[in-house]
Amino acid sequence: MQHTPWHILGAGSLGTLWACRLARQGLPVTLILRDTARLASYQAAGGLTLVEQGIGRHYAVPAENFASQTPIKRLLLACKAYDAEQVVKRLAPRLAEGAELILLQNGLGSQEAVAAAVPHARCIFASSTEGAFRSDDWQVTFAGHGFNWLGDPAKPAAPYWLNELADSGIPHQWTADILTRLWRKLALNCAINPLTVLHDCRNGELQQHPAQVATLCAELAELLEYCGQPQAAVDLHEEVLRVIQATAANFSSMHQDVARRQRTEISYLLGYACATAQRHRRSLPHLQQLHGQLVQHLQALGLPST
Ligand code: NAD
Ligand code: KPL
Repeated sequence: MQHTPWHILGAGSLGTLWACRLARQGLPVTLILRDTARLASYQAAGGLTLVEQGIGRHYAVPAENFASQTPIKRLLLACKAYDAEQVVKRLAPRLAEGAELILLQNGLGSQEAVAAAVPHARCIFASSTEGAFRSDDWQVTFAGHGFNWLGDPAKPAAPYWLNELADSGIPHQWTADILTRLWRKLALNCAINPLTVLHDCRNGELQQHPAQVATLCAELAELLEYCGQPQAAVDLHEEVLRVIQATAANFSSMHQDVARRQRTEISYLLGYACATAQRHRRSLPHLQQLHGQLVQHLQALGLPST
């Protein structure tokens, strides 16, 4: 049987994790790299390396850059939320009739922007709790087993190719409630990540700031209720406390970005929450204050605050 080729934009942590698992199943995968220099560097490395349980395996996944004209039928968009819209606009002329995009971005906002940029394509939203990090150039370490929820708010029918994910060992489930999943994760990230940056601490140290966490959870739950996501609000505070405890020794992803002096996804997390509150003309004073403090903190460090 002929398989539809997978194109993967972004050979970073999640892009590499997906590319290696699909490729080792014998599925046709092509990476789209930023430019000629990155393509040359990749070709010199001879492929991707995925480290699992301390063992690195090499996958010679083919790659191209934006100069390629090959039509794209299925695209896994594995870049950061702030890069998604621009990248998709560049690739739009290559998207075949009926093309499908799988959007792996955390938070909310980038998915709508991408969908608006390519109205002729099907945009499948994903929410991932898998964990991976770049341990070297073209090398990624699979750090935390998790799960991927996929769904399409515009069309509830599951795509026919989900079995390719199952065969490749990519844990996933199709869900009609993908927006609820994304809102829930956004709320968890808003309750934890900015505080870890401002207190410069591991997740577990937030146990020393119970009132601050509780106030944020109450405002986030209120936001979820009035923006049509009451399910995402159920027991939010309890889950935040559970996650803080379960990940006590970890630094949040936003803390890691700041520690590496990298741009954060603030606009797609806390920024998106505050913008939604404003759109609904609601006041969420503690969330708004937290957003202001985080913006100031990032600016003081010379990092982008959007
Ligand atoms: P990453 O920074 O490791 O990888 C992104 C890749 O996209 C990079 O290789 C970058 O070079 C590439 N890219 C950006 N613009 C490009 C362009 N114009 N052309 C070609 N390549 C381009 O990011 P990541 O950690 O894989 O995260 C991707 C998304 O998944 C984020 O929204 C993140 O929050 C989310 N996420 C990540 C993890 C994780 O464990 N890493 C877990 C859950 C969710
Ligand atoms: O997803 C997370 C992150 O660090 O981005 C958790 C661990 C849930 C903390 O918000």
